[in-house]
Amino acid sequence: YIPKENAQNYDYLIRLIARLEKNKSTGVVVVSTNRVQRTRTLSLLERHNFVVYECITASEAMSALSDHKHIRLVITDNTLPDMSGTVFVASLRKAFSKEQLAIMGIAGGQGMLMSAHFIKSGANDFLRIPYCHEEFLCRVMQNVEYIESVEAIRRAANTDYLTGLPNRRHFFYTVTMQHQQLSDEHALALIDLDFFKSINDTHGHDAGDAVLKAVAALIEFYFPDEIISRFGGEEFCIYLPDTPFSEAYERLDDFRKVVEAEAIELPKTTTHITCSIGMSGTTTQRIDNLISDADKQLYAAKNSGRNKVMF
Ligand code: GH3
Ligand code: MG
Ligand code: MG
Ligand code: MG
Repeated sequence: YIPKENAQNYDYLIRLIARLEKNKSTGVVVVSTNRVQRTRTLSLLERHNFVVYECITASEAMSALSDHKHIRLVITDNTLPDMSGTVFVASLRKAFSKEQLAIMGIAGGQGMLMSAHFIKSGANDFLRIPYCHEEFLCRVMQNVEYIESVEAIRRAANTDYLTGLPNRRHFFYTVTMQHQQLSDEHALALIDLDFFKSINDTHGHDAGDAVLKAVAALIEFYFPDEIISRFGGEEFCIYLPDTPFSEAYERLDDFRKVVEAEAIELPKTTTHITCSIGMSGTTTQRIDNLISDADKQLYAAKNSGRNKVMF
């Protein structure tokens, strides 16, 4: 289905076609008491492959949002059975920021201030009924694309470009969020590759990069439920929530052995590496103290022969 008008706008058409594929995993909630209006909006969205959620009340919309994480847009009418559209928008905004979820108000009638009411309550956009299909669709697209671009920026800001691991910034954010409800049983590990500089010196910087990626992949595989990160250079940090210290030690020492045994493929040869690990956990609940304690132990591991876990 491609409206005739789009044939003249080639760039828009390309964007539209790319969207049709992405829309299959994009949820849109439509909240309205007006059945005719609702059905019309839903069928337009469905024709463009969106996954749609039909709601009559604000509370139905709220539960759709908590059940389905792929919802990027809510389109709401102004008069709902349980609250007004603008009150609904304001309450949605307490749970989702403007960058997480787009909201579009729709309303008919003569009230000229309705669009201002919606936008002041936190809506990203407003459309007056009756609307034309084309305006409706390009506004929907614009709003969904806005949310997606913020998501992409956020992802990039939290990811280490070389290894794809969460970066230091993301590590601190997640640990701090989780730290509010931590048990006493937890551990933190700082992992530093041994004589890594000699890999660069012997095989070149690209080989060094390949080793970092290989170690990162091992960390991802062996610590799927932990908070992991590339902390900087050739250092990685792992936070193990709800793990008794002795269990954490065993897992880290096993990991150390895995790294030691791994044959890392380079373009022209195969190489091996070892790592030293400093651990902390039992003495403190504060993340900065956990890190500085682990750092001291890492230093001790380096000074007592490397390729070991110390706590
Ligand atoms: P030690 O056993 O004491 O930790 O020795 P080391 O050689 O691992 O430590 P050092 O701190 O002397 O060297 C770390 C090296 O890591 C220096 C730096 O050039 C290299 N490095 C840091 N980030 C990257 C990267 O992204 N790619 C590559 N290829 N090398 C990196
Ligand atoms: Mg280092
Ligand atoms: Mg060093
Ligand atoms: Mg090192």
